[in-house]
Amino acid sequence: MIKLHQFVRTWGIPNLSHFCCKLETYLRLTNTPYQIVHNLPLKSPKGKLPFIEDGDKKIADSDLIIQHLIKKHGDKLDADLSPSEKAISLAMRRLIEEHLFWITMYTRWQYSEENWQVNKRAIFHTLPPFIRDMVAWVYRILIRRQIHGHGIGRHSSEEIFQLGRDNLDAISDFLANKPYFMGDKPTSLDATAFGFLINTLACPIESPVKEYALSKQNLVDYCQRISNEYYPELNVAVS
Ligand SMILES: N[C@@H](CCC(=O)N[C@@H](CS)C(=O)NCC(=O)O)C(=O)O
Repeated sequence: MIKLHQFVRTWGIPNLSHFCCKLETYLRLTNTPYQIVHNLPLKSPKGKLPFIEDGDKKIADSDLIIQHLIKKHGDKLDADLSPSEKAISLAMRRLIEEHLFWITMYTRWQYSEENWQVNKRAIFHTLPPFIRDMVAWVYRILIRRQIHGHGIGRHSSEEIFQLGRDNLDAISDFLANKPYFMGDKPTSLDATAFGFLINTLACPIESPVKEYALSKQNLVDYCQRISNEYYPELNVAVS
């Protein structure tokens, strides 16, 4: 059985890491058995979570892991999509993973001191007290550099939140009243969408982008439905 290395569950959602939540959701959508190992990015082959162990192989990066699983077990989610649907699905995934993600990172690591304290406790509480603050301090510098390097961190907070609202409008309009993003059945886009939306609208990180996401009733209903169906043991309350 594969071992999924990810952060400890917290905040009442499957994972505080969007990418870990994406991958775990993919595993649940495809009924792939797995065992969770709690870890921090330091121990990952690429310095980021999630990664998996499959026999003697260690694979990092949610997309590369999914590609590995598809090679091994077949494409259980996207095989029926047409080439143009696959193109749209990839574009939506990139919008969510490469842009919305950084806006939510900004809210956790940079936007307000209150959010930083909540984020810091959730990520670093498992470390021994004598190194916790130092590691959190170093990581905060590194992640803020990444946010700046991406480019989003160079904007004012109003500009960042406007870009976030534009993303959420596109995501909500694309979902519309469909049960899943590509229609009646879950696809890999749902693993991404759920992983990142639940981390935007159901975590205790307060910001205008969370408020705006919560004003989109179809996104709230979608996250609640996926939580109930695929993570029934967590009793996630999306509000
Ligand atoms: N492209 C990677 C991104 C993974 C990622 O950014 N993970 C974050 C947690 S959400 C991380 O471990 N960051 C630690 C770091 O950047 O030092 C994937 O798809 O798995």
